Amino acid sequence: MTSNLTRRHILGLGALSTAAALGFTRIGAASAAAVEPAAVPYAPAVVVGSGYGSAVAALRLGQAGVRTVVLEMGRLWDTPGPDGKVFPSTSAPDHRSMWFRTRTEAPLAQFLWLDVVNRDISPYPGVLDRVNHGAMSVYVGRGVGGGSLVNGGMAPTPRRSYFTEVFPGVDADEMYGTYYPRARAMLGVNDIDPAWFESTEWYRFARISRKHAHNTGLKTVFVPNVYDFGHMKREAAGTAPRSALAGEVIYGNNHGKKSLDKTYLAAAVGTGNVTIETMQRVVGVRPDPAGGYVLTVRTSDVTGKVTQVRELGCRQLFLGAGSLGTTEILLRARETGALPALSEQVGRGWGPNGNVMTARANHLWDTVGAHQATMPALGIDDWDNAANPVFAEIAPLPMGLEHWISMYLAITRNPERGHFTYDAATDSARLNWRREQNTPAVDAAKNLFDRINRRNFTIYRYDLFGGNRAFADDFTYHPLGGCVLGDATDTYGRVKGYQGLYVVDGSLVPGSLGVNPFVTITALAERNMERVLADPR
Ligand code: FAE
Repeated sequence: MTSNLTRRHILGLGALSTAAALGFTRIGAASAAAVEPAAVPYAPAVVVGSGYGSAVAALRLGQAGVRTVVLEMGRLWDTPGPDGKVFPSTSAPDHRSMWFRTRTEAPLAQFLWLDVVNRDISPYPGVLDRVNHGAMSVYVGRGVGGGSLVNGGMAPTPRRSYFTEVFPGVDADEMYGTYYPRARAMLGVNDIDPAWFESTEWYRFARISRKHAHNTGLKTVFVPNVYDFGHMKREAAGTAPRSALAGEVIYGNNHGKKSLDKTYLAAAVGTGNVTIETMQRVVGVRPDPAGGYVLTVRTSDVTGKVTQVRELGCRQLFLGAGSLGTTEILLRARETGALPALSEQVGRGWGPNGNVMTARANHLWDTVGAHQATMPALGIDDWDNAANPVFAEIAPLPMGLEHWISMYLAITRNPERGHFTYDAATDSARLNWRREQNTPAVDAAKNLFDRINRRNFTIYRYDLFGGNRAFADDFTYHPLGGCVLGDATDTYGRVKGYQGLYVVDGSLVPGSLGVNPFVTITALAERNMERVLADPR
């Protein structure tokens, strides 16, 4: 099994890395590409998107011998730009950084209240998107690999008691015994060497935050990651090219990160049955009277110009366009009458995983270091605090200078949920989320960090998030829900009201997980795909 998978990985990687990445790209086994016409009119299975859920679906379909086309609206990130790198640097972002923007929209808007973080850029299908929905903005990855291209790689497994609360209809024994271990192994999850963590200057920022947490009587935990910590050590030693130690993360990592294009998707392409097409946006789905579905697909070039609108038929349709993308596709189909039997639950049960960012100012003697690794490795785990559960990742702020700032992304248990409505004028799904709905999340984060500040005689930073705020609650990295498991779908992601139609991504998760979500999204997709392949319905 292992050697087989390794061979497939290598085959897949070859296919991915030799494909041209600009404009329209088809990535697949040579045999499949050679016999197919340029526009595929029909595929047995289509997977929409290429993030975590999609990558699992593509691999397992490919291994089952099902010819599968993956349609991804972003590009393949494998071709170096003029600077010799695939991804731009975080300190000098260019057109590659963001999805069709004229200026970057980084989560940290300011430093010392100054607008020194964002840069003017030219519009391009860049790797990070910020989808603005009024009171809530959602960061997502664009390209082959989805969020895996831009995320912090943190790969925790939620505590079982909370998982059971979130997913009462899912067998936790199976998840924790089979699917979580399978997902972690496939994703390349690894742990930091504790001795190195204690000694390296690159995690001094985390050790300072840990000291303040421990002073307050709080527990900290190491958080596993899909960034190769062995590579990171070699970066520090000067024997490997720097990425996490060169400030790279939200606009992509040029080295070290096991993003999906290097794991699941490479293996999927390596089966010889899976083809990935880039710059393909699925905008419509309707039933095929002869069975299956017909998709409307828009091909764009790198200027954003639509170069082709085509139809593509399939027998089975797997939606993995992420919480926003999948929900929009299904909501549009229901509201325009294309798929009228979809459940009223489509568009409901959305949440930002209680995300809140905050930052504290340290005393002069508590230096956090000019050198900071971009991959978080430690979290404050106060989830057992029944009155005020918070899991706060200790986030780096790599600015190349000493700034005495401790940063955090707090994940809280916010019971508020949003919903999507279809806006016919713009033909898009709009998120209904009011700013007040963040209050439980901000209160929980404030409760925790007030305690830390009181105990350590420190204060909040107000200069980083715009508007003189200590808490950034207007954006999320963790959009969850919209097509919740057991509500809009059955308990395996099979969409209610239709056959051969499946949701495989983060839209299945009902708004909250208590930890960073991609391992769970992957494990759930593994579970659901195993069942769907055995019993497609
Ligand atoms: P996702 O990965 O979002 O993939 C969806 C894909 O579908 C994307 O490639 C889209 O371009 C594509 N798409 C969308 N609409 C269409 C369409 N109509 N037609 C064709 N393609 C389409 O979905 N999570 C963690 O667990 N740990 C972390 O450390 C972490 N850090 C993060 C940091 C940042 C900056 C961001 C943005 C996210 C972070 N996340 C993290 C969240 C994580 O990346 C996210 O939960 C998963 O990527 C969601 O996986 P999905 O399969 O749902």
